[in-house]
Amino acid sequence: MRNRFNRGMATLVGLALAGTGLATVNAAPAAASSYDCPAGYFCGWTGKSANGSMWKTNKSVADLGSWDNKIRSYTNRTKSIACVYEDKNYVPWGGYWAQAPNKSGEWNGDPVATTSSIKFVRTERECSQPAYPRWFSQTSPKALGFGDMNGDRRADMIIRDKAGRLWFAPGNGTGRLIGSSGWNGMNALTRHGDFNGDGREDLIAREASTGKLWLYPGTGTGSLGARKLIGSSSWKSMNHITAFGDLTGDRRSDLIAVEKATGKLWLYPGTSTGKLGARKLIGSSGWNRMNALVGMGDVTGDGRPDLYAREASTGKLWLYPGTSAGKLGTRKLVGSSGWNAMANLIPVGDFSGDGRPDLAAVTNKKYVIGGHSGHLGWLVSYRGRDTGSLMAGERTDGEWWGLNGFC
Ligand SMILES: [Ca+2]
Ligand SMILES: [Ca+2]
Ligand SMILES: [Ca+2]
Ligand SMILES: [Ca+2]
Repeated sequence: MRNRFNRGMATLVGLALAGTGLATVNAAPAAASSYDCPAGYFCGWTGKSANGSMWKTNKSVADLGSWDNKIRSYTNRTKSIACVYEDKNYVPWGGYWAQAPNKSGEWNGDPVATTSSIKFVRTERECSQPAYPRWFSQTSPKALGFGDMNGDRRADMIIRDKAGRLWFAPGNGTGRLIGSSGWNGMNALTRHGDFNGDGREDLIAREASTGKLWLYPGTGTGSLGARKLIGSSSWKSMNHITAFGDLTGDRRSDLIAVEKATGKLWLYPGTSTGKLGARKLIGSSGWNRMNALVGMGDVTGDGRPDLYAREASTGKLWLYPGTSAGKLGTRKLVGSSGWNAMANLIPVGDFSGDGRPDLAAVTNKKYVIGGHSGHLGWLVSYRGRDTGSLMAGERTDGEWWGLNGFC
């Protein structure tokens, strides 16, 4: 909770700035010494309006020394986010402000000169948090065949941050970088089991600019190998690309997706070559009414993977059981309302340790706590029941904010 409190403090600083008219402004060039700050530097001034004496740095500074509590205005001309702390040594609890890069001539006022340390980071959450969130999972009594990148029967999480990096979280609260850049160029990320036949879970991503579908083979350690093209630009016409598990019964993982133009649901069977076979229609219409598909794994206990889907207009969550015919059976309600308050529904298998698939969710700003909405960035854990439905959600961690997707 102290992190959340701290984030609140940072927001208050921002409001105070806005209220006193000292927030970021475009000063007239003739009057502004803010132009004196060279590109690539963070500069602070003793004056309120980028005037007086100027101090500059292009590296993080844990103790401003003689400039401690002297900066009354500043500009960030680096390409990083500058965390401007009230305390030394980047201690966030006393309050901080996350300053995005400023344009030349812009500056930010500080009503009280309290700055004591400055740190440069790639994403806002790194002012007070690791770049990745804390993910915990219990060892499952059995291997479910998905959700586990490194084969230890603990459900893993893959996290994309706002800088376009990809992180692997093995379920013990730690994280490891597995993709250093460029992942924000993908507009679909999904994984569920093994596609290329080596027994290791793989990740599938769609490139936004081209519509191409790429397979990133898992190496069995949580890392990803060299990607392979598995789908042409035609994937641009699809929505909700979802790795699903083996619906066709040939022990190969399959993919499902909704055709935007028609609302049809298609199944793309995995093949022995690691590519996808000829698609099959498994839902004739109406799937555009769904705004999330979730490849849950086998929640009904018949050995076939099952689908959850969220209805946009009602926020209901439906279970579509996989059938022996390689299709989906009659749907059943598993969540009666409120599911539109979730930004992400993340099926990573059994993280509670009872052998049944569970569902992780991250809230958006519609999420209500204590009668008030606005609580984005909570991890809510839903343990699976043997009926295929879910137990009540448990608020697990409030620090899943400021990220850009999970799978
Ligand atoms: Ca694992
Ligand atoms: Ca594989
Ligand atoms: Ca099933
Ligand atoms: Ca479970």
